[in-house]
Amino acid sequence: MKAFDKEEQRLVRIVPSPRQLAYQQREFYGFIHFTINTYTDMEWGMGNEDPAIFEPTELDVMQWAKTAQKAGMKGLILTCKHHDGFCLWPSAYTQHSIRNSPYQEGKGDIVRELAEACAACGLHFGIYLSPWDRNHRDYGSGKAYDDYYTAQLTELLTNYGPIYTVWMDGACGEGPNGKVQVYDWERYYQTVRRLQPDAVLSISGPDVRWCGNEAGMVRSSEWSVVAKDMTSPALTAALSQQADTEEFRVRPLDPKLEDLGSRFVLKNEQELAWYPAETDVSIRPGWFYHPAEDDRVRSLENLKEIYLNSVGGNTTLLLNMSPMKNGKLHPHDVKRLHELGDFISHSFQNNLAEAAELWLRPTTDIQGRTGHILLKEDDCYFEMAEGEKELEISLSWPKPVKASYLVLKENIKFSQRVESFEVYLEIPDQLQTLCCQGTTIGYKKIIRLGEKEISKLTVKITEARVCPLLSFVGVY
Ligand code: FUL
Repeated sequence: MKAFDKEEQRLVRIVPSPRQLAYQQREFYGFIHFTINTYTDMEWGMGNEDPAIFEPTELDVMQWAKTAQKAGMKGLILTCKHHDGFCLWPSAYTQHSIRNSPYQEGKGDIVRELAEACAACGLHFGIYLSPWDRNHRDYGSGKAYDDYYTAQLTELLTNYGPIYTVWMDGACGEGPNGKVQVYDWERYYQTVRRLQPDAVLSISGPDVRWCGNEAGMVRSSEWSVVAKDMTSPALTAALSQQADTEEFRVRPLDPKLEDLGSRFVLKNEQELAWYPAETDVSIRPGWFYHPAEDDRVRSLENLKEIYLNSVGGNTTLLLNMSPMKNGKLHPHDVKRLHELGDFISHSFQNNLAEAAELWLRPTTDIQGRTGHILLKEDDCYFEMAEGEKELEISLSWPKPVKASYLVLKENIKFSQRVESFEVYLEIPDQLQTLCCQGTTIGYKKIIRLGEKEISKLTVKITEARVCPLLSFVGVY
């Protein structure tokens, strides 16, 4: 046995929980930032806003859900309460809510409306409940505030059906008394685990990692196995944006955080965790709606890049939408989201690999199978013999095909194993050339092929922690 074999085994023993796996398989979902800030043109409300200003006159949660569906999203997460403390549901624990607004004469409940619209459209529903509450008198007092936060979590987790994620923002500033709260994260986590065991705890929680920026930037090598310390909410808070300005939102990833999971970085880490990244970004410069940003909706080109880099870079994508004062999404945003949805569905519709001649080395997996590597089901995978680390897959076409993307997937139930790979293309009448050299694959890797006419494509897995277990190869 080689000296490093044990270390490699240690790394691949770290695998996703069923809830983490299900979350990753959803790939792309949306955020809705809508609250009192929408009416004050602010990003972070002060907590002293009058609920009387919250008056969406044409609220259309069905439009939000249908737009999300058209964009290809699989779920929606609502800011049920942002830092200003205003609740979009009639919480029994505060007066600072929709109950004291003109919306439906105080009888409205936007959490319920959106939960129902999501269910009708086949979308998962998630919640955002900011722990930083600039309105509540108990904020900063310790247990009394934790009781309040836990009571509100309980309302949201018991009255609105299945919740697929609790997006735990670590924001922690001063409250109305100038005090800062020390959050009892363990208590919050336990509340979620008890009431919605299938929900993932994101960002300041231990299930899904913040990618480290709000600009839509993704690491070139994204690892899901990282140091256990990364799951600490204190670390996430320290890395987070410290102000509600655009300057912070476009700040790129800190280069020191570029490599979180190579075997060199992990070798001195005692404890490891499966902690996959989520890329969260807004379709506009702000998270909330500002009329001045109507012409600053991200371009389709930019959104395509973000989608290909994030979903195609072993992260999930959380794309934010910002409804207007009237309660609807602006036509510019709707149009762009439809375009993005069309791009995704058209780009990955026709798998050219299905019509190719397949050649493999090793020639079959240990069960004697070959062609199943072209099937989409995550559960069926090319099972290599233990100790074998190199895999070569060639696809050739009798008549050249125009190829835009190569999609590779590992069966992450068995951790993330591939550390380096190469892709070669053969263009008719030319020799095979190296088109891409990559590192991580993970749940999904999308490689751009540049719409070239090709007659052959070869993928070589050149380095893996232990035998690679690929579940899918597709060419589009
Ligand atoms: C941050 C918040 O401060 C922003 O306002 C926004 O909600 C973003 C998604 O999370 O921490």
